[in-house]
Amino acid sequence: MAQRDPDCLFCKIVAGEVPAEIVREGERTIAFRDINPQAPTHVLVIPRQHVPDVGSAARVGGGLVDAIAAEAAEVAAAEGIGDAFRLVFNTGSGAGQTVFHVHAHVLGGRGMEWPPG
Ligand code: IU
Repeated sequence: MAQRDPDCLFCKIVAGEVPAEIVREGERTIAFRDINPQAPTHVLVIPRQHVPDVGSAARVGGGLVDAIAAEAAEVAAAEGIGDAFRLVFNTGSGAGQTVFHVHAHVLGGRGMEWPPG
């Protein structure tokens, strides 16, 4: 798989070129703490492969979105929030996406409101 965008910050985290507090590493994904946490637990799950957003990840196929979601659930369980967490894929700048390497935000450890802001 080709798989890296040399200008992508999260690809650099995958490569170990930019520091991150990694909480879990798998064959296809890594999970690290968000540098600007919005909840007591705020972890990002990303594929090692560079894919810009969740729709693109679905189109890549091979169960990539499943792998991200399964890893997110494992992260939540390991963080002690497996019974109550929010999983968010911001998609597009209008929805708040700022890093165009797909990532699932795993948020929990506090009450969550709906609708989100
Ligand atoms: P967004 O959904 O694209 O807005 O999320 C990007 C997240 O990446 C955001 O919550 C940032 O705080 C986070 N982040 C990070 O954890 N480490 C970094 O070096 C950078 C952004 I740049």
